[in-house]
Amino acid sequence: MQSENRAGVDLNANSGESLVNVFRYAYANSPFYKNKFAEAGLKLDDIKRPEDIQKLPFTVKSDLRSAYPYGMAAVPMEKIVRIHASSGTTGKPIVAGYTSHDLDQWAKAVAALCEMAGVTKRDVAQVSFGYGLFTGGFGLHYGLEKLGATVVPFSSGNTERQLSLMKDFGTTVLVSTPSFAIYMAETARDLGYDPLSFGLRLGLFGGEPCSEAMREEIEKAWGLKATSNYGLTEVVGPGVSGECGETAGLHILEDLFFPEIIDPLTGKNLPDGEAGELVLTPLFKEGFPVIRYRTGDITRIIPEPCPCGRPQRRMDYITGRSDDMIIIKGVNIFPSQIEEILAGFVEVSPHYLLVLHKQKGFIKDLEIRVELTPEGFSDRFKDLEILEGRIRQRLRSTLSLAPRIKLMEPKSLDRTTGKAKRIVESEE
Ligand code: DLL
Repeated sequence: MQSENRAGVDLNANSGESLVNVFRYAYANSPFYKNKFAEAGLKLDDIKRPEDIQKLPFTVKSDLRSAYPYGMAAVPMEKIVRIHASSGTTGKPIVAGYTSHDLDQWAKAVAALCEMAGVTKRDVAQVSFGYGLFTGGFGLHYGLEKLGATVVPFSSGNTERQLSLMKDFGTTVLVSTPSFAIYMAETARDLGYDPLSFGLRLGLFGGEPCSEAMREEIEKAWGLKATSNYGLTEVVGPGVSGECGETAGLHILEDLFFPEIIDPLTGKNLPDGEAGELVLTPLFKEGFPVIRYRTGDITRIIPEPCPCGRPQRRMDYITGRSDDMIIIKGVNIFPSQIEEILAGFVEVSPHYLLVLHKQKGFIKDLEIRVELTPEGFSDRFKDLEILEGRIRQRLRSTLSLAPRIKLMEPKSLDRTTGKAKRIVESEE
């Protein structure tokens, strides 16, 4: 059975066959992969059936870093029409190059996800992701345009002007990181507006995790339905997976991306339902193909079908990045576990910062800076001491963790117009 959604993406393509073709394409055209496959002792005939994919080596971030800037190209540079790059805080950025075919497929993918989230041609969508090397702005822009929505390419920053144009232009869909959506609501209130009066109906949020507490806060503040979409520069940008109206996990566009979940320690494939590291192979890329890319993102494939009836399987929300795992005094934790515990306190806002105090490269101590809500804040020292004790007790009993807790006044932690920074290191 073949089915196409309105954005023109074939939702039932045979990804197994495509995988073999991706391998053959990379073998024939990418010097990087030819070399990598030769090192792994693989010949063209070794990969014939979809199951054979498990023989292929993984591609990891350091591969892409060492190929900087154009070493991943599988076409002459004259066929590359766009470059994006990840912001990466350390080392060289990861570069992605796109042919016009790649850009077209990318726009179709994003259009399909936007449609799935509920965007229509009648919507006015304000893109508040940065336009630039980051894939968020351009990625959402062309997808929304392909779908036929009216796109307002605002880019990130300039919050007050964003709000004023949002009102004037009758924006109905906000496209940003969840952190920025929260910050915009705060700024609107500071300026004397009720965010509910803006008339937003839908949020397309992505680029970073959005906890249930954050989602609730955004939905309540703006009166919109918040949806999440996922992607990464290395495999294309946004466009890999996104939520439908059920908001119960993110449907993966399986005709365009082959997902696997592996045990991050052994590299073995895990069955649906089990959590591990997401590995992705985009099936359409001409320019800079990547095969079995280890995303570092921890999730699982949800085995049950979605009540919406769509055939694409869903991935669960990202619970952490394998490289974000904090090992402190023998305890392994992800920031999202701390976030979940903090969210259980009504006095606490969704803004927090983990400060890793290091000595000779090792984490000696963890400090959690927790910002309070105006209602949760008190100028009585005793009240704050009691709250601090309750938070510490909950962290100890749930995560066996006894960090320093620093309660912060409302609005004292830095806000962001892009992705929130949750971890900082301090070397003592
Ligand atoms: O953030 C692409 C993107 C832009 C996706 C806009 C969605 C919307 P990078 O800057 O390369 O690309 O960062 C990719 O961000 O590996 C995840 O760790 C995280 N991430 C992206 N989307 C989500 C999400 C873009 N919906 C990295 N939930 C990924 C959780 C996300 N984490």
